[in-house]
Amino acid sequence: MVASRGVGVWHHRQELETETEQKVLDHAARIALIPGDGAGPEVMAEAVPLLDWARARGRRLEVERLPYGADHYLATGETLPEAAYAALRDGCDAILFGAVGDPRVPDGRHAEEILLRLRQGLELMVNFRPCRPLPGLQREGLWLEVYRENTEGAYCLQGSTEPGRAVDLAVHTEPAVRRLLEAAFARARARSCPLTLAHKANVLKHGHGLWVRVFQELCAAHPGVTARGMHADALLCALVQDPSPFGVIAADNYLGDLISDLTAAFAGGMGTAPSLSWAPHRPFRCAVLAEPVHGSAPDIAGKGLANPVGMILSTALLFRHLGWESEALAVEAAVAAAMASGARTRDLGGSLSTSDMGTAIRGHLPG
Ligand code: GGG
Repeated sequence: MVASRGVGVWHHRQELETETEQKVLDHAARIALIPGDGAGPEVMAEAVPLLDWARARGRRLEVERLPYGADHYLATGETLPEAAYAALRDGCDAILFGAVGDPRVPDGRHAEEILLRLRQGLELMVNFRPCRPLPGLQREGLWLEVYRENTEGAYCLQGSTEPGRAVDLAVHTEPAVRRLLEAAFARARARSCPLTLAHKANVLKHGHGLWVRVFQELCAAHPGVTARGMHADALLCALVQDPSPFGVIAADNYLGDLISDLTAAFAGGMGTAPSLSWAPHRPFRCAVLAEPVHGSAPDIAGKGLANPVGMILSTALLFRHLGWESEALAVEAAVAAAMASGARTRDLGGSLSTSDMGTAIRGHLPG
């Protein structure tokens, strides 16, 4: 059985749509839940009913909830135990992740050893961050997608702090750069939209020089794609002035993180932004990571103030990755319908709590 080709607004996998790759799983999908810290568990609570809903519609899935996060670390000293990491790497189809980060762990050690370990260890170098403003928000009709390299650059965790001197290394390798850019080119071709590489090769001559060189090679290999490199500062200025000419934006880990936070603002803010990370060079069904762009937001955690839309749209991306296109589309449509009917959390000027927003969205799902 081959999954139907979707037209989902957050569709991300056209570049990989071959019959082989789109085959529906021959086993129940093994989905690990890591709610994490702060607002993570609250928004995850609004995603879990979607898994139950998919199961009720006949999708086969097994769900395992994992405790890793600050509470678990502070209670046990464990961040992500090796056995758990190996099980996620070898025995899991998808990870649905909330957020990590907790002021009780000021050095962020657990966050590094859980989230960055998963991104880097599973080689999830393509981090897809779509921006499509929801009904009733400003800039409706905009369609931006950031392809952020997710495993290296300035986030490679190599550096040192010495008296009066601090070093953070940024390491860029050609395989990761090439895989990220190939995915971005494929996506721009599939959407027939422009592709922009954000870089600072005028200053970061080595690392971003590599990005520009590989980008130029791929430009030559993809003459049908309208592609150009831009200094990131000029790109940011142009985006703020008018984002509409942009389609796909590719960037390294650090720039991609920041640019996708800006594009999230075009779609209502960090609370609405979904993401999916995958390893394009590994078999289609290796574990992927679906997580909202936002962090743990400790200042609002536990108060029902977090917006669950980013988490819910990340769940739709996960469904799409599993080949469950009709469920992905239905979840995206339910979010759009809830927004169109005026449902809003406080970050969007409404008064709904996290759980009320989740309930409003689920109210628009088909049975
Ligand atoms: N879902 C993305 C995530 O958890 N990112 C980690 C992060 O940004 N943590 C910092 C924070 O939560 O303040």
